[in-house]
Amino acid sequence: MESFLNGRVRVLTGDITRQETDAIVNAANSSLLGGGGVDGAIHRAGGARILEECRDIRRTCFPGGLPTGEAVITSGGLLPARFVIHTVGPIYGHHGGREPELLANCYKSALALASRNNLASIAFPSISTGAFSYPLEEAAAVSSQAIADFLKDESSISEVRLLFFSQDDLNTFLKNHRFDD
Ligand code: AR6
Repeated sequence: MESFLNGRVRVLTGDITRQETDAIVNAANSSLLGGGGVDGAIHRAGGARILEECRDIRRTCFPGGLPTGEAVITSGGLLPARFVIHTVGPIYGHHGGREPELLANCYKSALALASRNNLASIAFPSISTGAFSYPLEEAAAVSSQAIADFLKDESSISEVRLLFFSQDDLNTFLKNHRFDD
């Protein structure tokens, strides 16, 4: 397993739904009502409670849907993680060049929410690089920079795990990240 930033960031292959971190991040869509990929896997493994909480959040806070780059938190339901932080990544090519800023906002919003909830460990999937078509080479640079920027000014989060589904994806990330150490 590779690690960066004095061990605070760990990069590995695996299934996001199996992570025993305080929180895992869902690569959701603005409906917050489920989908395929990571989103489908999290709702399948986490059970109905997560969807019920998402429906409440939609009704009370985001009737028009969660905007791209923002994040909300629910319980982890039946998952080993205690919480799920749901964020909506940019769809590549649909945001007039603002995709890097929006993808960085996903990582920063999720980390900020973890910190506000006193969560020390969080696991991310590779947001937007599946159904939303963000090239992993570009996403690796953006996500690593956003995480490094956030952790520089924040000490309460001790572990950020970055989960890749395949070794190929992990290798691509390792070739393109911007962590200094
Ligand atoms: N654990 C870790 N990584 C996974 C898992 C898993 N269980 N399943 C897939 N991946 P995606 P997006 C990888 O499509 O691009 C959904 O329908 C996958 O190989 O899940 O942000 C939502 O509802 C890819 O590298 O997320 C939205 O509509 C990465 O996770 C839309 O897809 C992200 O793929 C979001 O698309």
